[in-house]
Amino acid sequence: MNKNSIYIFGIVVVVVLGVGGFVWYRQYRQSSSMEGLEVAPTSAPAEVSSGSSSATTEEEVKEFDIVGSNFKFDPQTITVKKGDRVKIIFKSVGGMHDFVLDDFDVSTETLSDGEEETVEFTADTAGAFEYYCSIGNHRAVGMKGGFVVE
Ligand SMILES: [Cu+2]
Repeated sequence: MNKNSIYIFGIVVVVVLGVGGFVWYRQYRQSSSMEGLEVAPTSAPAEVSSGSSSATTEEEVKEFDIVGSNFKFDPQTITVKKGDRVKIIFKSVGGMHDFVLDDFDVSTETLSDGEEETVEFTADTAGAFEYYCSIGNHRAVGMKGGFVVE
């Protein structure tokens, strides 16, 4: 009887100490994380995403895959915003072609079937311009497209 109540008292003491210690430990961890871990991983992803969205307002690189074939470009029109950095990956399919955009001093080498070349420039002038293929009579037979800077 007496022995039994001592035994129960012991269990209560252990449980109280255990729970109390656990609660204290959690509060200690929370307070220390509030003070010292402001730059903890939880806030890092938010900074990364806000960083990338501010980067897009600084300079946006617009990338276009343009395929030149006999005798057209695909797509036939591309549109960007003034100030955009423009990256064009031009690929020739089914013949010898190039990509020329005089107004921005852009041109690729003459590419044969399957070859591709990337050109990059800044669309610093607004307006509607024309890109074309300078090989033979390709431009005259319709191998041209519209480059629009808004
Ligand atoms: Cu061509």
